[in-house]
Amino acid sequence: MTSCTKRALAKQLRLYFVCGTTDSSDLVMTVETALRCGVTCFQFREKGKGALYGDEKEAMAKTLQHLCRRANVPFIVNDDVELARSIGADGVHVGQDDLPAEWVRQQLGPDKWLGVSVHTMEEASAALPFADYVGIGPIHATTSKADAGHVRGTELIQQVRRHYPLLPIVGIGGIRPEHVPAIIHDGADGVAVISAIASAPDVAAATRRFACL
Ligand code: TZP
Ligand code: MG
Repeated sequence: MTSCTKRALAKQLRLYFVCGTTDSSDLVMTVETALRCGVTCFQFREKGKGALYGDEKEAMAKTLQHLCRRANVPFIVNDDVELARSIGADGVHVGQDDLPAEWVRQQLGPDKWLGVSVHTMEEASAALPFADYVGIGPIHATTSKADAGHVRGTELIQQVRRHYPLLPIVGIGGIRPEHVPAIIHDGADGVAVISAIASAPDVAAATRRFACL
């Protein structure tokens, strides 16, 4: 990836909304509202008890992809490479316990985005040949992911940024609007958020609070 493309991608990660049907009682409405109010990237993360699968999952993915296209916002699929390929998603995000980044890159080809969650400098370096961006967290305590691991603040973001000045980095985990300035200051290009948007009583207002930072 050229440094110019990296900068464009980094910009697109500024407000990365991550959501699935188990995070929101009305996912389509939530995503539509969030897109309208300033989300710059979206990840369909369909997980947990009661999550959709098979045809229903694909139908939901297509609906959300359509909304993202209309808003000119990249549509990323969590983990499910087959789904991402079959509907022509803009990319895939995987964690360390999911499919290996090298294999996912082979499946996706060079033009789709691949995001990888990393928890150490070694994981970041290992992801680098294949990933377009890395997700680092949990920055703060979260209830949205049971196995998120210990809260780590922004130390790893700072470290990874020092080693890889151009690598697009997104912070994740328990992030509220008031946390964003420090996370960006410490080296992230953007923040990835589930509950602060999906569980907000007013999704539009919550998204706008993030988007205007
Ligand atoms: N990975 C690390 S923390 C997390 C994921 C998917 C959950 C983030 O959700 P929230 O509600 O923004 O803390
Ligand atoms: Mg995963």
